[in-house]
Amino acid sequence: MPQRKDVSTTGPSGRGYARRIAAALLGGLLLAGCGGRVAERNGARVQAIAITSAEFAFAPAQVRVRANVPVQLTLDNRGLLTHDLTIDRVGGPGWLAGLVGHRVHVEAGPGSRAIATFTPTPGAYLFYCAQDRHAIDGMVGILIAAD
Ligand SMILES: [Cu+2]
Repeated sequence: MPQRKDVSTTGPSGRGYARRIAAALLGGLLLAGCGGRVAERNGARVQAIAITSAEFAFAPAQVRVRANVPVQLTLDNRGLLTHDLTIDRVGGPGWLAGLVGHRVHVEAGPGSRAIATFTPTPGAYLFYCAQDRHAIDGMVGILIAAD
């Protein structure tokens, strides 16, 4: 199991955090597949995706989904700590995607799962774990919604 490092021992200014976000963004933009399957459920279209959390990463950290189709996101927490998946704003129109919209927040205790449902408009959305300093320790990812 990876050891959790204190930020003060890993250097100033969260450089690792910035690097991980950059890597997640780049990876997400290069990623072609790995999206949710669009399926019919009770007559409604929905795409189911599953993201695993543990100390201190999401897998996958890059997810691609179809825009304007409801996403049913399962957070499968295989860690020893409580983790969550948070997107600050999702669902805004056009230029405003990621600037307005509603917050997605799903939290799961150790060894449990939780489900969030939301409908993304086209855009790239940073997701992170809002627990303590988990995002700084690496729990960040990118969700790309495209037509
Ligand atoms: Cu966490």
